[in-house]
Amino acid sequence: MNFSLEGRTYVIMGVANKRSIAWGIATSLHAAGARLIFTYANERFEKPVRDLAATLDGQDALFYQCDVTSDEAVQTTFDQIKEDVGTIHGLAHCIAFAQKEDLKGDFVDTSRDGYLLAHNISAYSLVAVSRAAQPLMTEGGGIVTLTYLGGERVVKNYNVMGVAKASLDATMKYLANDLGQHGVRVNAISAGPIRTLSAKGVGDFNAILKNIEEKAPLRRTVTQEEVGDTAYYLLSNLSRGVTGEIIHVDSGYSILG
Ligand code: NDP
Ligand code: KAL
Repeated sequence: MNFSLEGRTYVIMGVANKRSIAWGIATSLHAAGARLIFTYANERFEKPVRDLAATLDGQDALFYQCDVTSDEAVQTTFDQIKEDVGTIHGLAHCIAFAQKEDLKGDFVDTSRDGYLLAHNISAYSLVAVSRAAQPLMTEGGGIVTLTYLGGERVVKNYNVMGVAKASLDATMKYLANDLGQHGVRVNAISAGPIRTLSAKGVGDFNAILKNIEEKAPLRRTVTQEEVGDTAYYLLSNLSRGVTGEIIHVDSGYSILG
């Protein structure tokens, strides 16, 4: 069987810079021969994303602005992609956001607005994006989202984002059930802690990484490239029997009690 992604097109949402997990996914899919389409939320990220993509040898990438808080923006983006390339074969959703003040202290203090914002960007967006993308997956396809252990159990400071990830995990499963009949598989990768722009400003991130190095079965943290290679597996025919699944790429940390 041929697991090359030659002749296949994938949409990557959520590259902010070279440390982004989305960039790890982009490099893995590129290495497998895929054509890539990048979306960014804010126009200030257009040039950095274009500059990064230009480093991928022979990649003829496309770029679209897409703020996932707007249904109209999501629909317009996929209408435009349909016009420009026609069929796509998959999508990587690497998007999350919560207000800084909701990522510390007690979860019980989360405001209604903060709760809704985190869920809007980090969980509902997968519904909006999947609905708009599915009609373009005329040959079947794969959708992958990024989640974290803090959605399965309580992790200090993750707070409202943990509740949003729990919603994202369930959202992924309901979407997998809906879209399976169209040959579209929907899965999640639960990544271990990786230093990215989102993780910046998190107090004690060094201590979080050190704890993984001391306790995780593999005694080390994971890389963007390792998450990227699992995304490649989930977006290729290698995983053709897998949907509605959460794969932990976390050095085994989640098995610990
Ligand atoms: P990055 O900061 O690199 O990426 C976060 C991305 O979210 C940015 O590219 C940002 O886009 C995008 N985003 C935020 N708001 C919006 C919006 N309204 N519309 C569209 N895009 C938006 O961090 P990571 O690579 O760490 O995060 C990617 C995913 O991985 C997230 O879901 C995160 O929760 C998850 N994850 C991360 C872990 C880690 O340790 N780093 C561990 C487990 C999961 P823009 O740059 O254009 O603003
Ligand atoms: C327990 C962990 C420690 C960190 C606690 C919370 C982390 C939440 C992740 C969330 C996505 C971060 C933000 O929303 C940051 C945001 O408030 C400010 N940053 C930005 O606006 C930057 C510029 C943009 C690019 O960021 C976004 N997101 O748009 C969790 C650790 C151990 C694992 C992590 C980091 C998990 C995760 O989900 O990212």
